[in-house]
Amino acid sequence: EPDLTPKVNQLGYYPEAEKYAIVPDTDANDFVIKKAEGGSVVFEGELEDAGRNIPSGEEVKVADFSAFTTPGNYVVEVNGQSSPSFEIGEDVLAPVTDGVLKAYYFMRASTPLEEAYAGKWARAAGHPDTAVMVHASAATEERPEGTIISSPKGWYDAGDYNKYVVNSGISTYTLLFAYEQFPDFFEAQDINIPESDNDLPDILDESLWNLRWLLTMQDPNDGGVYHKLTTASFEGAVMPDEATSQRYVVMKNTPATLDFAAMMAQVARVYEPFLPEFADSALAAAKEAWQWAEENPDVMYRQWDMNEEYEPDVVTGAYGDRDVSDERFWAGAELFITTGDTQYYNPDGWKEADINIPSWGGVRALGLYSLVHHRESLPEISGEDKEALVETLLELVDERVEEGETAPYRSPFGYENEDFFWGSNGHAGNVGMAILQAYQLTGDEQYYESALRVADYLLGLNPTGYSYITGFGDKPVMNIHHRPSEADGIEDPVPGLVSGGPNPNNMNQDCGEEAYPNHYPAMAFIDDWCSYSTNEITINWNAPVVYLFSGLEALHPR
Ligand code: 9MR
Repeated sequence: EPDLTPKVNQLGYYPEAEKYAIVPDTDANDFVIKKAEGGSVVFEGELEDAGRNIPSGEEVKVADFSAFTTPGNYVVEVNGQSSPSFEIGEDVLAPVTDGVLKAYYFMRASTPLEEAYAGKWARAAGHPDTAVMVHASAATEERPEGTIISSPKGWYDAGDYNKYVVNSGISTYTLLFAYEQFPDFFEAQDINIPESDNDLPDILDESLWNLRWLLTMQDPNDGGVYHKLTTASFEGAVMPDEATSQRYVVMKNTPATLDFAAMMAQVARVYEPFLPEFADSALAAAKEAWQWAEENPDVMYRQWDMNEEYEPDVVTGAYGDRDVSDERFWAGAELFITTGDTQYYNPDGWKEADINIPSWGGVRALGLYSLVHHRESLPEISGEDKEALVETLLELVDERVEEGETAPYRSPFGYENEDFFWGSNGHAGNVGMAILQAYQLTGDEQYYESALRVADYLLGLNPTGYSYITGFGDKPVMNIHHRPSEADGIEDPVPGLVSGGPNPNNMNQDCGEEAYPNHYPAMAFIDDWCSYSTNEITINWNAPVVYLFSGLEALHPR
């Protein structure tokens, strides 16, 4: 049975923005907009044929109601069938923008969540991480196997309770980069966390929770950085305080160490005005990490190889990489920007290599972003190269933005099958993040509108019709793969979390292939706890969405 419910951005639309609803597989030729309460018709329009959306197999029609700008609460109706409700207004994105950042507070390890901040999701502290064991793979003379170290705080990575350096790198960077680009927005934001009343913007306070942990992941004896802090295997679906298996730090390696160096170099410049001593120690840590990576240029984390050699076997998230050249370029770029020292800077890293939308294992674009953002204060870069840097960033998105104009969903994300893999919604966020930078660089409003389409996608204007952000929208995901949300006995999941999204590649491994009703890439999703390959949440998928929503808000002409 095809679902003919019109799809909308369930939070809503800015009054002056382009506004679309999507209706799949319908014979109807027109649509109406009605008041959500009372049902009076306020706008009528004709549906446009938009063709077949390949990743979902739908024949799509578009309801364009951009011309309708009156603030209020509405539904779109086609053939008597109503969409979820939505709002037209200047403030439609404000609550979710706060919500996706507040989500990090809910991910904190080693602290109770107080009712004053967490509401009904208050919980006991879990994972003090004051007695973490050095795993055999990480043993040194100074810290032999079984050495106990203290490594508290940090955010849980995802639906599981482990803390992974590689994934923390891109996540924390992305939040801090949002701050670097939109400082005034974050100065004004209050997300009600325990530190909200101090002098730091909340985004910097929240990130500090993770950074204090990350600094303990560096071996003080040599500067190398442990890959992760983890149990040997995943814990069950219990609350944090009941997940008490022994935790380990495992194998130092080059990608984790360079991700750490990159992030700490950025941290040094971001926190300098607020916490100068902390900033200095972050920079020292970054340099020591860089040095370790110079001496150990090619130590890769291969979990299965590691398990051949050391016990106990570690079978939690691998975050293994095969190519460390992008991490090296990124770390060098951040160190160069912060110190001005050209020994760190390798222009071939952006001139000679392919640059893609970033991901945890592909971070070259992050170095590009930082260089572009800071280019005017880098006299070592020639004027010609500055222009080429900007061009390189625009090339990351231009084709998508162009295609998105006429794509069936009118969106730069999700019109090709290649957009759908593990964490597709994080990828969507990263696409939006890149596009919003193109807007800042050019002032061309086509980019701003294009980035808005990505927000539309995440908030319900997508083939499954779910709002992929917990707690937001008429039809949000409810059964995310997230241990506290599963175990707390509260119907509503912890709010503000971005579900991983459709992923056609792993359907045979979690809930069973038959559980997935639809195998089209953009539909390969189930809102079920068992579906860790489509409905888990992680810090690296929330981060670009924080950037996207915060940037849309900060740059929104009111
Ligand atoms: O985001 C990761 C994805 O790119 C990988 O394909 C997948 C399988 O290795 O793992 C994802 O990361 C998971 C991590 O390993 C453990 N915590 C949960 C993460 C999200 O599912």
